[in-house]
Amino acid sequence: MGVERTFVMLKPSCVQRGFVGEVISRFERKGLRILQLRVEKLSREKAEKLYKIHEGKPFYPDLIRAVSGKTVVLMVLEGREAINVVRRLIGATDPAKAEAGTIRGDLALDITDNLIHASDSPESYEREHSIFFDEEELETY
Ligand code: FUP
Repeated sequence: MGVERTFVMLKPSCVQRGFVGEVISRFERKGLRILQLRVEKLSREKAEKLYKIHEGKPFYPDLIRAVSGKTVVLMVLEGREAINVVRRLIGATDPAKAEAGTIRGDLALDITDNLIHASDSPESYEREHSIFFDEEELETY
């Protein structure tokens, strides 16, 4: 697999706990390039779009409540096999089970507010980044 892009959102708890720099630093140290980066107060509408596939699941209301109306950091990262690389750096969805050394394994415990979101496939990257970024906004270098 070649160079890919992935969408990442640092959730409100990541911002509130002051881990933005640490998390971005882990991505940069790995060699991923930041093509886009923005701080935004996440609207309920965009939160519902992002998590549309989970609509109707028992945890969905708590998930939407945890992120809506709060400050998040949005980014597009690029690199070799970026989607899988970022998922591995982040660790398992449930931080209690995430390996030590991963972002969730080291810095999170709550499953709903698990610090960070990242695309899990090229299809989810296409869908997710277009909620937040225009294609022409993406830098290359
Ligand atoms: P991930 O891609 O690792 O963020 O995991 P999922 O897409 O499976 O989950 C999306 C969000 O739902 C995560 F932020 C965590 C939350 N979630 C729960 O709150 N409870 C669950 O049982 C599963 C997921």
